[in-house]
Amino acid sequence: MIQVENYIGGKFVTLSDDFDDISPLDFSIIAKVPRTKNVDGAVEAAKSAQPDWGALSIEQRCDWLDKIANELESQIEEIARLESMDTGKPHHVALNVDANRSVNNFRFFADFGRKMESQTFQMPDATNYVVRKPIGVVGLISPWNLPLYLLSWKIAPALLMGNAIIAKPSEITPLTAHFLAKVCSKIGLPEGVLNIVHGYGPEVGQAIVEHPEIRAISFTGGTSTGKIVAATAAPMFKKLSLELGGKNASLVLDDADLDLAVPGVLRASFLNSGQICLCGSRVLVHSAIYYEFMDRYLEELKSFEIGPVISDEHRSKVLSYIELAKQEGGTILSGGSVPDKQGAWIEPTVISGLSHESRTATEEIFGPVVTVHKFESDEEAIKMANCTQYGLAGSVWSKGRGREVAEQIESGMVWVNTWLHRDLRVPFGGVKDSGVGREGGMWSLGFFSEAVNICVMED
Ligand code: TXE
Repeated sequence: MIQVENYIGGKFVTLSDDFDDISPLDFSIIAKVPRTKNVDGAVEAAKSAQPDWGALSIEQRCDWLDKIANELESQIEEIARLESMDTGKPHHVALNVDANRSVNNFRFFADFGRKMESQTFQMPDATNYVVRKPIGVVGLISPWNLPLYLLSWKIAPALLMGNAIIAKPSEITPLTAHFLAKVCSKIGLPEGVLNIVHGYGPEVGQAIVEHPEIRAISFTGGTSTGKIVAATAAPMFKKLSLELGGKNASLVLDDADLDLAVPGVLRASFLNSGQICLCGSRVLVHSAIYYEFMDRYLEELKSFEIGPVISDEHRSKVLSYIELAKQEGGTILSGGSVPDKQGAWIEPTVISGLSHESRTATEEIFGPVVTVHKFESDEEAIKMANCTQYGLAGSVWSKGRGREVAEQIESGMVWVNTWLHRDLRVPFGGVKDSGVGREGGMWSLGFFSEAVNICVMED
């Protein structure tokens, strides 16, 4: 049994009030997690650490990010083991997606920080110098689907820009954030620069968002929680970055290379049991290739390995959508049932015959469930892709018209003939109800700093 502790001011702290962390693989209790309700102590620790941290040079902070990356990398198997135990995902996904990319987040921002160029704007008689100052104390709130990856995606740039952090991982998946705290303690990261508190969202998460001395909130999670976070933070004029849900479409045009499209769309459908905000949960296929595509897609699905979903409660939500699909007239082409074993397992499920405007095809399910739809023209496919309230990501599969179609999709990110091919320098974020703001590369550094202009008149 692992005892998860809060990490505040460089010290590990347990609370008498705690709750269980349950494995989705078999519903066994794997850890005890402190039920924090108040972040005053963490904010005090962050406030006293921030001035010295912010006074370091960018190069010195980049060196710290590299030290974190090196230590994490030396224990990469342990990260994968913990992540796999906490989320139920297969070991190769936990290693290659979660653990590797978490290390890369620290390393990427270290390299990016070293290459950051100063910005100046020359006038005929004066020079403007843009100075990027730390915000101060920032709050980072992350979800359970890619626990350390999404948390480190926020921690690395926030540290780089000289802020002190109050971070809260999802209460369902606290293990790798706790592991990161141990790593930071081991390498001697200055105390109070990174504080990690555990607990329920409406308690400690809300306390972070409400705290007047936390001046920026970067949140990744569900759209309905995002609304609460925005409603709380906006009247306090906090900087806010919201990365919310998605209902992304994969468009397979009539000229698609099916050798690429079939495995690509399948991976977009079911990687991490469909629990990635970028997953393509709506598969739109041109009628001319529909049957060939579907035959191959369903055949390859038979050997696609997935883990359980995150919890019994989440499985109930996903199953309720499979029921809804049946009521809405859908045909289950594959899956639809719960395998006969312990844990939050659901068969990967493919549903056809639904209107693209049905609830099943427009609401976020966030599980191993996709709907497939036939279209006759690029215009129709684009219209179908754009018919939801979400606008996070998407993919287009075509030999010749991919980019042209991609530009007409109302989403923050669209891949052509690939999916989840990530360059960390590019803007990451959604339009419509999928969020506000962008992170990634320069966008992250912009979010985690205050850009101040100094205009110097020349003699
Ligand atoms: O996420 P929550 P949940 C979607 C997905 C899923 C749904 C709900 O559709 O089914 O959201 O999942 C913290 N103030 N995504 O309920 O609650 C919470 O503790 C501050 C999409 O698990 O949004 C956790 O750390 N924080 C998504 C984080 O918010 C609060 C990934 C996210 O949890 C809070 C996960 C509050 N009032 C779910 N309430 C994506 N975009 O990747 C909760 N939290």
